[in-house]
Amino acid sequence: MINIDAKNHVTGKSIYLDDIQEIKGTLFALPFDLPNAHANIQVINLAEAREMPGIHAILTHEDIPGQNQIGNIFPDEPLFAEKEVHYCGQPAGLILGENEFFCRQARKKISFVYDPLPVITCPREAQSKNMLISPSRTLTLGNTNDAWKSCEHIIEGTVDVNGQEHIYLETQGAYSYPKEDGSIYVASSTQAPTAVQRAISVVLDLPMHKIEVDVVRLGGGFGGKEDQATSWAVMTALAAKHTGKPVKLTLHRMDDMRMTGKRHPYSSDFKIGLTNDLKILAYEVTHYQNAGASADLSPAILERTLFHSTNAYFIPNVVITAHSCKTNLPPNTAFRGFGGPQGQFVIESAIVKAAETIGVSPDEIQKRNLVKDGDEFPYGQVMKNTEAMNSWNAAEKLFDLQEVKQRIKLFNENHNRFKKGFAVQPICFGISFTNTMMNNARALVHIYRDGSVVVSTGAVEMGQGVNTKLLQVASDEFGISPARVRIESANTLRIANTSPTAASSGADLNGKALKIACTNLKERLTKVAASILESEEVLFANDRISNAAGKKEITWEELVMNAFQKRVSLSEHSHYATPLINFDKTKEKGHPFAYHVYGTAVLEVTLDCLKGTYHFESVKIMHDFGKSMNISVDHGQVEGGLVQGIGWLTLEEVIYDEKGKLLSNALSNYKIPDIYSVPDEIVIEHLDSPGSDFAINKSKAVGEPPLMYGLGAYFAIRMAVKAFNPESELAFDAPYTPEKVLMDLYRNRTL
Ligand code: MTE
Ligand code: LUZ
Ligand code: MOS
Repeated sequence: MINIDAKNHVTGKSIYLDDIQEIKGTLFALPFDLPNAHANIQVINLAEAREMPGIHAILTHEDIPGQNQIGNIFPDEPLFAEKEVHYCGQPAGLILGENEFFCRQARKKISFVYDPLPVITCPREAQSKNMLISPSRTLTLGNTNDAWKSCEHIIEGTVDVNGQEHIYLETQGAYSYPKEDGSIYVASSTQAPTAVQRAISVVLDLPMHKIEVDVVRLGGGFGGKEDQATSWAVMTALAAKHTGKPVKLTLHRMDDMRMTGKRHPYSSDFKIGLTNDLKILAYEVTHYQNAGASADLSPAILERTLFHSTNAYFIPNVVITAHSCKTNLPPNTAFRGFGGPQGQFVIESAIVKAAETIGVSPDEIQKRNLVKDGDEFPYGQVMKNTEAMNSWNAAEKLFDLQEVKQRIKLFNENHNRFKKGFAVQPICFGISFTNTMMNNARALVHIYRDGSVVVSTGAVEMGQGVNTKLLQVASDEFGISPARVRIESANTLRIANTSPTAASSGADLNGKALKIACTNLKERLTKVAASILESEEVLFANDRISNAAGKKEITWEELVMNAFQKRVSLSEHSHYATPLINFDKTKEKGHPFAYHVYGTAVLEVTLDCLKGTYHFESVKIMHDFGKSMNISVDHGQVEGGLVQGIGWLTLEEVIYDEKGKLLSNALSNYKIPDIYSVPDEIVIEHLDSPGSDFAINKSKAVGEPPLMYGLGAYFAIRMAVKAFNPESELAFDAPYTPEKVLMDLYRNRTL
């Protein structure tokens, strides 16, 4: 089944926030901010801006009826700055005008009097000054102190990995209007409708039942709208309440880039110990997470870094420590992988450095240490399958790793200007919110008397195809054609208390809830059908219901009408909570994940050693889809995740100056992958895998894991650099931009 949005997306008919028909009298909103990253505010001069043509009002924290607070995990983030600003781009207020142009003109007339304060952008400096977002955490397994003594090789190093801008095609935005009775309607481009509803209730001092948040779809979220869609929606709601008019806000791309947080940069120190036969006995790592100026989701992201710090490997003795460091950058936030990729990049770097020191190929160490059935992860969960090894072995065989290694060796011996590199990249990603409480969802299904079906869940469609999968769940369950089913928007009046669509679990959680609703409805319909068809057993298929003998049948419409006439309920609301999972933070042990997703990629790159530019010839992936319920949607996720991962580690460079000002502030100076930089060939193979009972229809979650195949891009390029300049001392400092590659190629060496 093709993605149900495909046709409307390519013909431009899909409705995004900015496409909503504006109601007469709509005002446009534009946030304003100070030019400094850290300062005490003395005065904000608004008088001149207020007199500008087309301006209706300018709101600040003084206009907030409830609390000036939008923090999610901790209440540490004001909607509008009051006495202090903590990062460049922190909103200080909102301009409301007849159109965006008037607002922009007015924004130029706002001036500030402020005292600058010291700016910290480096997480290690913040940690040394005890500026932490949350208490630091440590996971341990075994005993590293004892284990070092048995290691023949001990290697230490430092790893830096930079942030990443989300570049969702649709920038942040929201549209709110007042309803009767002081209640309010909010259309929001958010992954977390309930988080928006809750924040509005706090800021406007309204009960949650007066706030309706509706999400039709997003033009991409990638985690950037898990928490950071909230402030813009709250601003429009506040403005609608204040003016009594509909208010719309769509951030300009450059405002979006400047004002919103990104993937967290990390700086980490590692120490890894191996035996002569390449068994990793011990690993110690300390992560410094650059959280930015407030908590946002940083503590949760830190937790996933802790959990994924050994990636797909079993290491018997481990100490993992992580600090969430408070700096004067925009609060960094969720981004596909949610801290996992940063942890995984460090262990991969440690393995590569160990391999270079010992004089073996990194894949020999990787393969030797893959997690096996019965192995314990540092967070206490025991692995109950062999998928990590299976995916490696299948990739090695099908993609002929020996041939790749041989061919690249030969090429590098015979070429000087061009060098090739490869990397094998195994992945292991836990599925579930690490916060057990969040793993629940609900669904609401109505069957109308004409046989058409409407489904509501809390799942937000952001391009990942969750609506297509939900449609499949309902139509499969009822045995009716997909055309009879409609997936409605995520709306807080229909589905309450939702978790964000995130953690790759949107289809699993909402799909499972939906399946329960459909099963319950089907049970009632089966009774009706059984009496009409005079048979205990009835079969739902092809829009028909037949008896066991297959002799008598009725249509779906006839059955529905019959049930309606017999006063059988044709509506169902259901709840699902992932069983089994748990985590005890006081012990730092538990079973946080319903299951894991595995896979292995083989990446090949060619480096132009004159220019420092590189090109990926092929990426071949053996991926654990379980029993994929939609191969084309799932392949789209693997391709998109891979390319986004490669972009993060190669081209995309977020740059702040020492004053905390974003220099990479537009698509002209922040380079994302395009059609020319994607690999020439992407091969996606399905691992023979049983799937998981916790995955919807055994079709494993696929949203985030493939991003981590992109980690291999860094190491493939590094290998090619080493082939050209074996003497070069190379740091682990991602992204590996062509500029950095060029410097490494010619350090202590000429052409
Ligand atoms: N795919 C598209 N096209 N657009 C997106 O914004 N977000 C990713 C992933 N794939 C995203 C995407 C992220 S960060 C997550 S957590 C999952 O989709 C969320 O959707 P799911 O839980 O339904 O997989
Ligand atoms: N969000 C969250 C996430 O709140 N908890 C998680 O564990 C998570 N994991 C991935 C992406 N978003
Ligand atoms: Mo995805 S980072 O869980 O939104």
